[in-house]
Amino acid sequence: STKPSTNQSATEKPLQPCQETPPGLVGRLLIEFSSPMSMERVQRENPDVRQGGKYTPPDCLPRQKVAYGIYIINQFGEDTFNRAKLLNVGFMEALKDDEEYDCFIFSDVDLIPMDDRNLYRCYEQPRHFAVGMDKFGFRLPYAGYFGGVSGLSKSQFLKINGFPNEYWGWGGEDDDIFNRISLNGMKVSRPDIRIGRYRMIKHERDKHNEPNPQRFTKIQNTKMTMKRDGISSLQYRLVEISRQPMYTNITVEIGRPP
Ligand code: NGS
Repeated sequence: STKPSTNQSATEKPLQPCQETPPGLVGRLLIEFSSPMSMERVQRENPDVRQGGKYTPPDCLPRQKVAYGIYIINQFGEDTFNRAKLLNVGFMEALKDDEEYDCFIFSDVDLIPMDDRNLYRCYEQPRHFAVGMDKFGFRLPYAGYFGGVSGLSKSQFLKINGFPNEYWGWGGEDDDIFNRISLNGMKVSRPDIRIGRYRMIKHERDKHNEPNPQRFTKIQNTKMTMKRDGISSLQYRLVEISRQPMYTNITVEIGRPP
C-alpha cells in the first residue's frame, strides 16, 4: 500500500495523481506454463516490488489504495477447504497491515491474467475480472458467474457483510457472493470479454474439497444468512505469517464444517 507521505520527500515537488490508464500497458500477454519460472527471476524482473509484494508507483500519487501487497492465504491442516472464508481472512489481515487499504482483489491461486488492460483496481460496482477463462472456452459460463477473480472496494465489501464463512467444500460460495451483491442493490461490472482472459494452471482434483451437497439449498437462502454470516461473524486463528520478498504468506486455522 501507499501512504502518500512515504513517496514524497520535503524537497521534491508534490506528485501528480497517477493517470487513469497506466502508461506502458502492452495488452495481450503470452501466457504459457511449459517453461519454469523461478521466484528469483520474478524478483529480478520486478525490482520496485518491496517486501511482502508491496508496490507504490514511484512517480505519481495512486488514485486508490488497492491492497497493493500480495497475500497468500493458506488453510492450515487437513479439514475441508473453505474458499470464501479464506478470502475473508485475507481482507482482515491486509487491513491489519495497513488500515488505509480501500480496494481488495480476490484471486484464485491458479488463475493467470492474459491481458494487462484488465486493471486490478476497484470500480463503481463490484468487479468480476475472470470473465473469459480457458477452461470455459474464454466465455462466461453463466450470466451470474462470479468465480475466479473479483474485486470490491472496502465499502462494497462491508455493504454485503463480506463473504460467507459457511460454505465448506467445492461450489456455490461464489454464487452466494453474487446474490449478496444483487440483494444489496449493486450490479456486477465486468471487463470486455476480449480483455478479461485467463489461463488456469492445470492441477489434479484438490483433496479435501469435495462438492458441497448443501450448496444448492444454501444459495437459495443468501437473503436470510448474509446478515449473520460474513465478515461480522468471522473467526479464525493465525498460525503463521511469513514475509517473503514478493508476497506475504499467511497460514490460518479456520475450523471445520459443523
Ligand atoms: C457452478 C458452481 C460455482 C462454480 C461454477 C463453475 O455450478 O460455484 O459452477 O465451476 N455453483 C454451484 O455449484 C451452486 S467450474 O466449472 O469452474 O468447476 O464456480
